This record gives sequence, C-alpha cells and structure tokens, in this order.
Amino acid sequence: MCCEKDGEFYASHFGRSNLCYGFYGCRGKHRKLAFFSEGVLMNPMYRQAHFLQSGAKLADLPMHAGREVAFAGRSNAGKSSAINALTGQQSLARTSKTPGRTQLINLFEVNDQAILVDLPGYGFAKVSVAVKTAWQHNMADYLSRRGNLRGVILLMDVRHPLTEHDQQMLSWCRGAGLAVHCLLTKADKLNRGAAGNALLQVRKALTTLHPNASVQLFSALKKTGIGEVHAVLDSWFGFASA
Ligand SMILES: Nc1nc2c(ncn2[C@@H]2O[C@H](COP(=O)(O)OP(=O)(O)O)[C@@H](O)[C@H]2O)c(=O)[nH]1
Ligand SMILES: [Mg+2]
Repeated sequence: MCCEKDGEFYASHFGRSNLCYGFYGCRGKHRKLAFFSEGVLMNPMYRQAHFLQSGAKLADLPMHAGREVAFAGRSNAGKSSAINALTGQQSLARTSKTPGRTQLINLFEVNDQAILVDLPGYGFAKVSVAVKTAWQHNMADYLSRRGNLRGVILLMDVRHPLTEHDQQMLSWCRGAGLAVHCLLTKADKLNRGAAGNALLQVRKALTTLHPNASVQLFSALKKTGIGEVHAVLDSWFGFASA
C-alpha cells in the first residue's frame, strides 16, 4: 500500500509484499502506519517500467534525453530478480538459473527521464577468452562513455561479495566518477547476524575500493530492501520524492 500526501509517496510494508498498489488519497491512517514501516518512500512510477531495447554494445544503444542507472554484477548475482522486484513485475527482466545467459545490455524505460539498464553478467566460467575480452571492452566503454549514466547499482551475492570482477567494476566506476550503490543480494540465505556481519565487512572494504559507494542488504525473494533502493534511484533520477 502507499499513500500520497503533499506530493510524496509513503510505502507501508505489510505481509509479504511491499509493492506499491497506487493507493492514493489517504487521510492519515496509512501515512501514520507508513512511518512504522521501513519509513521509506516508494514512488509508484517504477511499476510503469517496460522493455525499451537491447544492444550488444554502446554503439547499439538508443540516444535519449533521460538518465540511466545500470545494474551490474556477476552472472547469477540476482540482477534480473532485483529489477523485477523493484518494478513490482514478475518477469520484466528474465531470470535464469543458468549463469551467463544474459549477454545483452537491456534497457527498461520507467519514463522518458529514467531508464534502468540490465548489464551483461560477468564471472561466467564456461565462456571463451574472446567473449570475456569483448565483455570487458563493452563494459569499460559503456561505463566511461555513456553520457547520461547517472550511477551503478552493483549486485553481489551476500555470501560471495567483492570478487575480482566486482573490484574491477568498482575501479572502473571510480575512474569514471560514477556513483555506486551496492546490493548484497539473497540476504535471505543468511541469518540476520551473518548478513549484518557481511554488510559491515563490505562497507569497510569499500572505504578503500570506492569511498563514495554505499551498500545495503537486499532480497528479491523476501522483498526486503526495496524502499532503500528506491530512495537511491529517486535521488539519481531526480524524482520529487527523493
Ligand atoms: N534465495 C534467493 N534467490 C534469489 C534471489 N534473487 C535471485 N535469486 C535466484 O538466483 C538465481 C539468479 O537470479 P537472476 O536474477 O537470474 O540473476 P542474474 O543472472 O544476475 O540476472 C535465480 O535462480 C533466482 O531465483 C534472492 O533474493 N533470494
Ligand atoms: Mg539476468
């Protein structure tokens, strides 16, 4: 549920779902409850997201006037699941149990100002050196030369964070002056203490790897951490609720 007051959207997180159902015109009850939830605003705009276009490399991507936020991470980290959870859709971005299947850059339009970008996964074991080299070239090119790229959401399995490729990605982003927000995905796989510990460790490591990067726990399965990501996206896209 969510309610709108003074142009802001407040989300309340009941039951298993914290999706926004566009519940408007609330007279206080939901607003009050919202403050007892994650206390995070949710912009229903994300539910409008739809597939725009795919491309193998930067040159294939359409030019547009909006801002992009890219979702990066190793294959199987949970990128597609995260995009689906964040947009409240079942299968906007395909999810797969077979690592390395998504090798295209996929663009999803929230509105003409805001595009979510699902980047090809990395760290896949069964592909040739040529494919890996092409991936490296395409990623470095996209991150350093995509003018309207506003920030990168870096997804890492909470049980295996900061792989060599993740560190490479952080280094590229740092070099390109890009904001990074890390999601420690599949947080439901660890108990609360272990997940909290992983969060602290990664936060500490980031102080040297990418000092401006932020990090949070996330579970697409349990729908936890969605409000926090929305707040980051709202701010990067310049949405009013940020
Ligand atoms: N337990 C759990 N599994 C997840 C979660 N997110 C994704 N997965 C599973 O991880 C696998 C890879 O997810 P996918 O979104 O396709 O990863 P991608 O390759 O990074 O796009 C799939 O089997 C998902 O069902 C999560 O939050 N919790
Ligand atoms: Mg995927």
